[in-house]
Amino acid sequence: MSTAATLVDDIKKIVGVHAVLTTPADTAPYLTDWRRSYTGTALAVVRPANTNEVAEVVKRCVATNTPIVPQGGNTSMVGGSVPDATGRAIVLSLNRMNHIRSIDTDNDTAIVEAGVILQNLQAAAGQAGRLFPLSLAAEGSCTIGGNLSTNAGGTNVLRYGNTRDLVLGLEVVTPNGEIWHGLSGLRKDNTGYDLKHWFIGAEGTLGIITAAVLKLFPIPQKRAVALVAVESPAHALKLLNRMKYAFADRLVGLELMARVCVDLVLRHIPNTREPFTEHHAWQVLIELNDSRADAPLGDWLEAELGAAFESGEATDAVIAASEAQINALWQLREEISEAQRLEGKNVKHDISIPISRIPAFIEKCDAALMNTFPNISLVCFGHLGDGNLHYNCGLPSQGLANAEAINQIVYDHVDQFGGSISAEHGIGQLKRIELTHHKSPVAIAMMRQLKQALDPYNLMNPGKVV
Ligand code: FAD
Ligand code: 2HG
Ligand code: ZN
Repeated sequence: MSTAATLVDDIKKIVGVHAVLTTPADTAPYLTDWRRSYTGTALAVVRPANTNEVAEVVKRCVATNTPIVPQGGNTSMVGGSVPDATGRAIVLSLNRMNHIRSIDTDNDTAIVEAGVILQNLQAAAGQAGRLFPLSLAAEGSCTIGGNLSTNAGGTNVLRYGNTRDLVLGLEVVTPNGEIWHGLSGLRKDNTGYDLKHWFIGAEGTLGIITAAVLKLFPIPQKRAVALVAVESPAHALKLLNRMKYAFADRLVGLELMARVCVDLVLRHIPNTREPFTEHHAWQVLIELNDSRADAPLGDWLEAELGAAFESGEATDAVIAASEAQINALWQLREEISEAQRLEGKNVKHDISIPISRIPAFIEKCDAALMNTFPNISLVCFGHLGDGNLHYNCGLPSQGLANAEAINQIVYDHVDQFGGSISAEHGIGQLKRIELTHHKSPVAIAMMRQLKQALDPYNLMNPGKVV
């Protein structure tokens, strides 16, 4: 068995010399997160090619008490996928495990390895005449393993649910190097505890997901997308309720954006343009779909927007007339994170609030922040349909200096309004301490007991979540 001195050489024997990166130039992209907020160091970056190799690497790490940081596309927004500064850990990158093992169109499922890039799965499902509906702005680089481990949300949750809702089975390498073959394609299976849910949203702290059975859906034959100007979040909420009850399952996503978000995108992202003649304070992006090609979705949407104008919920709207226009409207929404990154450091809050209380939350929290920080820029946007706001705060030229005071104000309001401090990005290292202030001692104790039971030596992504 391995010793600390022989570990890296032993791992090279398992995965091959070229699949172990140790030079600073090779490891650098794996050691800093997307936001460039966290940089760690590691013994090595290890890139196994299959599940057996993952299991053998984990056994060597257990024998040498070496922490393991699983990594997919490294797009985590909470520092979940990078190691700490001790240099003791290995980064275990799943990016060579990128095969779609099979697609079963009669069962409407795909068996997919953890390192498959989300966009590649979407394309493969499309070629098989099916839809894999998870969609987020990082889809060109994030991986299925990362999506599962963070229970990613994204823009289609209203219609298709979070990643957790899209999973039927998992294959996992446990913290002691055993393989759990849980790749079930069953839609009903009540044989005791549903183990897959332990690993979904666990951010790599309970084991390594190596493959999954994912649900596929009919490809929509019709899409209708509109960008709607509204006066305030309260108007947006009324519009959401109208659209939910008019379209039910046909409502795929409903996104809210404050003016400042659109301005950031127009300023930083080439080839984007303002679709309205006036500058509106708030905009709502709506997507509908239907599996019938003859569904007059655009007409229905226009009629419903007409009624929204009549009742004063909406003040202006553009309905996309082509696929290119659909993409241009979505670009205004999806590029907000990148535009904000180019603008400078910001204090992110990925929060959930009961949908009915979102307008009051925004009003109260905005006022409290402006009171303390008159120059603060409130970049508020997100998945209004799911009650998930990205309530990001920027202070010109101050970077993250006041992050703690800002967090205090925002998270106090989140608590007052019965919300959650993490809606879809997870806890990672960014919110690990904060979590203990918002979850009950009973909940924290149960999380720690589960962690202790599965990973008694705390080798799986230590310093994250619990
Ligand atoms: P990584 O960042 O590599 O890892 C994320 C976490 O999962 C880490 O804790 C890591 O240790 C763990 N992990 C990764 N792979 C495995 C595995 N195989 N087994 C066990 N643990 C593993 N998120 C949303 O939910 N909705 C959005 O709309 C959204 N939009 C985004 C837009 C941009 C521009 C960016 C940069 C990020 C966005 N995110 C969003 C956050 C991020 O993309 C998601 O959390 C994504 O699911 C992470 O996937 P990844 O492969 O990059 O995972
Ligand atoms: C989104 O919805 C992502 O675009 C990223 O979750 C949010 O940048 C952010 O804060
Ligand atoms: Zn989001």
